[in-house]
Amino acid sequence: MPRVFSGIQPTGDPHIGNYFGAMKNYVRLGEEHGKNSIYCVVDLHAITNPAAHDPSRLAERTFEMAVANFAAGLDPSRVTFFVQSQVPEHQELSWVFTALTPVGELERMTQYKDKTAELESIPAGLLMYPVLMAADILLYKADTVPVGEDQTQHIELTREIARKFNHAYGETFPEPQAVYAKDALRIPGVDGHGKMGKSKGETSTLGILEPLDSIWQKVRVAPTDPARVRRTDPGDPDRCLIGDYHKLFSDLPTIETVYAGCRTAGIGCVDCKKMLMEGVRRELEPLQARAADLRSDPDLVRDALEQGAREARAIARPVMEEVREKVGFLKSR
Ligand code: AQP
Repeated sequence: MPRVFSGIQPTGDPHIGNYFGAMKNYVRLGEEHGKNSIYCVVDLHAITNPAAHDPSRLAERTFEMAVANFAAGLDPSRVTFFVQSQVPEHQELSWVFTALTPVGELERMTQYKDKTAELESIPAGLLMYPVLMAADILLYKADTVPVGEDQTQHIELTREIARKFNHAYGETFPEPQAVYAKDALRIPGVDGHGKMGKSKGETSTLGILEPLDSIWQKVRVAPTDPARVRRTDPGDPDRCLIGDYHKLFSDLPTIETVYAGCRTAGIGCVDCKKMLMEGVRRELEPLQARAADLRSDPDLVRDALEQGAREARAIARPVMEEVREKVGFLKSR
């Protein structure tokens, strides 16, 4: 039985990178695989980044991340959706994998290098992040993992950990495959500085729950093709992040119009940005209305998360029992 797993960090407001890069695939795979599509808000991961961790806001951000996913179309009665820290087996399996994983391999992870480049003191949790991620996935024996391209290396390490465990203790875990959204592999930040990311702060992100006025203020000043200095200069939409965003939000005729208009200088950058906002409004307004409805009944959201944790534990417990037995721990009577 194919099983899908993915997690999303409550390190800030979900943005269009999360939405097009991962969340839309959660919904699509959820429709195909029902309760065998398992998603969680990975709050244990969120505390590994000291710059992004604010204990007074973690619970609220976790709740909001669930609201965002439900508003984006995930139905918790049809898929399994829960909060990672409410299923303690994730940490238990992670420790077993820690014992199998060489430190050198963890130090080679690009995300680890990026996130620690400017830290004076590096929390061990940042190094162990991909081990916990491997435990998240393998605890459910998932074979399909919808993620953005930035997670490729972590999924490869997960496969390696599965191989090592199977070799040491006998065939237990599948080697999972990443599934990418092909038009949204790595959505650039609206500030023009690399990948859009929550931990980079609000200047990088366009939040899916962000008021449209605020989105427009960021889009208005966003950098475009640097070759287009004057309105009359032709531009290259493939070198412009607004061009990238049109591919996410606009219909085909609009994309063709703005791409041709940019190349011939027939359309200026401000008009191109205004046309983008029409697509943004069309996509996000209904989603934001659903989020407002969900927030008005927080107990409903909390009940769904607790039910999700019960469903997840029903799968996780027997897998952990199998692992404990294979590793050789003394069984409690
Ligand atoms: N820019 C992106 N383009 C495509 N996919 C993306 N994802 C994240 N950013 C992009 C995918 O979203 C899922 C959840 O990832 P996350 O919770 O780790 O999101 P994040 O914004 O990357 O969070 P961080 O770690 O707080 O931010 P940064 O990147 O700034 O360090 C994943 O499947 C991810 O691939």
